[in-house]
Amino acid sequence: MPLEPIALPDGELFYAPDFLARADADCLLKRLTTEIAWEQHHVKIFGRKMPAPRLSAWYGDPDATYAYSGSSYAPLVWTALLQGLKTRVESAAATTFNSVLLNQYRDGRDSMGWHSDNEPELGPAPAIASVSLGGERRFILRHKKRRDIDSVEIPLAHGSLLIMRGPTQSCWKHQVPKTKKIVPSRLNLTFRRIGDP
Ligand SMILES: O=C(O)CCC(=O)C(=O)O
Ligand SMILES: [Mn+2]
Repeated sequence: MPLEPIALPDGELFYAPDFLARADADCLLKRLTTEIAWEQHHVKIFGRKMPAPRLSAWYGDPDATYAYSGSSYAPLVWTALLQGLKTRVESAAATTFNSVLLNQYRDGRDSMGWHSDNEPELGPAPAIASVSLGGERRFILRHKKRRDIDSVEIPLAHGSLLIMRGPTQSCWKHQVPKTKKIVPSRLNLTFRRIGDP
């Protein structure tokens, strides 16, 4: 369960591969897959709204409305399961969150393109806590400006917790690329705090 720092110039990254016990992770994967109100969100690509290559859901406190990629999402009401996980993540991250974005990568064709979580409502140096369940996928970070710094790759394990903090979003982008490998479906939950200046 210990969170280990991962060296990242101009960033702050911590990773716990076994944040959740195997049985907990298995149970969460099963229950979230069926109990979450998964939706098809849209992203703007070259000015056109396209279906995102994954399913998503946005849960949080009533005032935690989130706008990204040209769309705005009102939060669904916390479920007991999500609340319980939020409490565990908050104590590991030593901070509080008021919302969570869930993403479901059904197979290797689902992905998340290069971006940073830098929407104004997250504030200038957000802490983001990311729980991964199911099929392991590559999570890659690259510095926005410095070509002399290598990209950083973390295979996000079933039951793992990754925390990005400080200048990570302003100085780095991240992605989950598509893969031709046969991979089991994967869920990712990013806990966030919306609405702080
Ligand atoms: O699926 C992941 O590990 C990353 C998700 C992500 O970057 C996001 O939701 O902003
Ligand atoms: Mn992100």
